[in-house]
Amino acid sequence: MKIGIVCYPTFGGSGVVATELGKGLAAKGHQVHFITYSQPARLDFFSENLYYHEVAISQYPLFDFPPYESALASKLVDVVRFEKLDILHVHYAIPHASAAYLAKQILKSYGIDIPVVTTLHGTDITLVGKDKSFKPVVTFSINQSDGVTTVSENLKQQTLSSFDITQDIKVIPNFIDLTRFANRKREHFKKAIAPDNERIMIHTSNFRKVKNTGDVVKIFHKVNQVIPSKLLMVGDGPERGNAEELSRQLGISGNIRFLGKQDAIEEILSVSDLFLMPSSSESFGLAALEAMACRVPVISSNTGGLPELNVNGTTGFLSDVGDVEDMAKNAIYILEDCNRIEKFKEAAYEHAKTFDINKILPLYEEYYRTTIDRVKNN
Ligand code: GMT
Repeated sequence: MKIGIVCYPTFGGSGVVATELGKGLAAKGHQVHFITYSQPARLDFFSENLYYHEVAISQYPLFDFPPYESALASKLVDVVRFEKLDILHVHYAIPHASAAYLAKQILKSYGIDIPVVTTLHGTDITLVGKDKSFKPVVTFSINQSDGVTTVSENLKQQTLSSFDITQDIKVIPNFIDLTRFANRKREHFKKAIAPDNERIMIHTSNFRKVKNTGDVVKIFHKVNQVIPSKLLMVGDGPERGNAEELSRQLGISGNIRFLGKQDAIEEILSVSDLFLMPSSSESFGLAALEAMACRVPVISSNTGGLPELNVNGTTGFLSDVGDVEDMAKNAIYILEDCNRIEKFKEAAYEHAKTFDINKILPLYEEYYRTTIDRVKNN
């Protein structure tokens, strides 16, 4: 198949999933064309089946807000026509689903009916998409897509309850390339972070408000009073300054390392004992799955799709959003006993295998095929 993928090219979860999906499909012999405003962060190697088309946006004095959606739609028309794509798969509804709808309508004037699949990832539904400045367009473009997927059952239900949806929605969960995350333990790194063999907790995110990074610091503060430990904060974003400030106020900044954005996340995860994800909203929690693939159990909130990933009492624990006390108690329970840590680590890894890319990729391929056939037979 010739597949066009539209996504945010940054480190956000939807961009990571889209890029890994494209790489996986290319490895299986499909021709994959990424159409975005810059090279996706994880598209960092050459493959004969991978193509990248940049959406260039002309600057003009009149444009306080350059019209990206129009530029994207025009690029989609161009790429679909000249590369003869079989299907477009857009990740994150805003503005990708509506740009794809516009491109689809334009392409009809060339006698092409391009099937469009939209994957909803999270805040495009739970936060931004619900806002009345976007809602009519999001609803319309979901309903006009030829196929719609969500990354968890919970996100599907939230989509159905928040929007007037007339489309069937298929759940295809996030996935993981276990070979990339297979034991990459770096003993020298562990020694540098925890010279006295302290327990290592870790949080990775883009430090937006929904990630509750303040709660990460508060949980660590409580655990650190009982168990000698260190906290690694990986990533960057608007809340990083506040999290750093809080760690100074609590007098624990010496035990917390803010590492910024890191490419080799698997190496850092592999030396960690516990992953903290106290988000107020999380449609799936890809970062937690990456941790589990590195044998790191998860302390998380019980919001959104997290209960579909983190099995309470087995791969980690779930608590109500904001219940720092309970999260710290659960973290201590896991960390205080070496045998118990090992049991949780093994269970986290075993459960991560359920989301192996080799199991999930065929679901997308099958979904593309049925969507293409349906559009053809209409
Ligand atoms: O929250 C992010 O890191 C970015 C956001 C996105 O859409 O780019 O992530 C969402 O999509 C990920 C991939 O499907 C999910 O694993 C995340 O849970 C989801 N984030 C939220 O729902 C807050």
